[in-house]
Amino acid sequence: MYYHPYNNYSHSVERALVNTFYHHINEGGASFTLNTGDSMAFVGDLWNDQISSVVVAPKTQVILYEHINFSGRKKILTNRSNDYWRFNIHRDFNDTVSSIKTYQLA
Ligand SMILES: [Ca+2]
Repeated sequence: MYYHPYNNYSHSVERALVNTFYHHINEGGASFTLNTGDSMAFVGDLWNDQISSVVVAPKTQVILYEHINFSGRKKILTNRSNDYWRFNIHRDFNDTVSSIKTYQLA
């Protein structure tokens, strides 16, 4: 049977693209989600400086910011593929994220 991931994706295009943020690397520990296109000016007291891995939705760019209100250093996670993609951010951005933006890529 011929399988093409893009076809699979387009059949579910009406469903939201969901990004998931984890306490630990490799999708470990507690998590929360944010739909592609949404942003958080502050991740909240519970999650401030806690995120260590992110699963980015297909065709999505996630921008992580060091401080609230999208300020300070930033780390850009780009997923141009048609699949969900995990980024471990423990090397250079561990327990740092305080605000988040997400964009859908063309
Ligand atoms: Ca921070």
